[in-house]
Amino acid sequence: MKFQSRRVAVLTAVTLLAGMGLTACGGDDDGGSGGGGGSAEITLLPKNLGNPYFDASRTGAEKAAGEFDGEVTEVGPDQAAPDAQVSYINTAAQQGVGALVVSANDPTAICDALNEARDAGVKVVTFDSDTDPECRDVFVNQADAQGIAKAQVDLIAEQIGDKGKVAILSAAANATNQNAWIKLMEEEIAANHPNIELVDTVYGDDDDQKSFDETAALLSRYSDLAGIISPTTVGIAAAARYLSTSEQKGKVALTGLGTPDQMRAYIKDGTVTSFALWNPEDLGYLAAYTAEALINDDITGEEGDTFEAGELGEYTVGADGGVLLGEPFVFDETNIDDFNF
Ligand code: RAM
Repeated sequence: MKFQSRRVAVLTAVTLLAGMGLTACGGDDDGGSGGGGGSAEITLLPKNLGNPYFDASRTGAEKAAGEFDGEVTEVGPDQAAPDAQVSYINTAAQQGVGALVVSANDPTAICDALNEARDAGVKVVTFDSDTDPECRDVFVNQADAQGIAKAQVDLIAEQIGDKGKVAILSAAANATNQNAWIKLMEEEIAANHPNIELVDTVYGDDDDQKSFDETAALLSRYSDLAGIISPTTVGIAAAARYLSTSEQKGKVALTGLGTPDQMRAYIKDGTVTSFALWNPEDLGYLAAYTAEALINDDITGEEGDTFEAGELGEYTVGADGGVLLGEPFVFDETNIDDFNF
């Protein structure tokens, strides 16, 4: 399989659909693994419930489970707080599920609970937002962190003429994924964009209202703000909603990571020019197949382990137990209607 290049490719719709959408068709092809013996019951634990991004991941995970005859149950907290997932992990361990598939709100806060679950025989897959590697078997990564960071910096640079004040509207302050991307974005700006000044980073906690309020506060704090990068689907949608009815619409640029369904209206009304993401449905699908491969002892999470992920094909476990889905993709007015997730 192909590993990522570091550049965001704006592909044609055809290539794109081939790369992103094809898990939608196809039948009961058992892509997988035979052996093993554990329960293919999977508990899916997103950062919080009610986020369309994780709803799409669940759709993908359920589709995969349908193919390998497993079962996916989603549970999770209302708020994306560091240790809010612990009680759900404990319950899954008591239930003796085959695997937990988790997007972590914090790299360490859920580690003890995860390791207790592993001691009790539960396989642990992190996806989307990792824990420390010692706390899980495999991390299913949506895209190379460097590529995700560079994509967002390239987009904002393009939209503001490569100069001016920029702020970041992130998710929860401890989120492993956003924090990794932010660090790399800071490095990318420092190295390659001398006229862009990163003035602030604020946190909307992947809560729509808080993200909306933080956007309003940023715009009043920096009257000469050129742009906002929001590396969270919740944040960018809330910021776009705020901007779309404000005087700054079309004056303050907004980009980051969003789902096409949430952002379509803001692309069409000119609030947003372009943003990036991967396919969260494919991410859930791959995470579920990874869980199944662990349950069946087809892989242990060692570098070099390979397994079949249904329609997505064969994957290889990389360094630190990482499995990589693919590359980020840029959405704009030319392709936004080609997607529905
Ligand atoms: C939000 C969550 C998720 C992240 C996406 C981009 O939905 O924070 O973890 O990967 O945004």
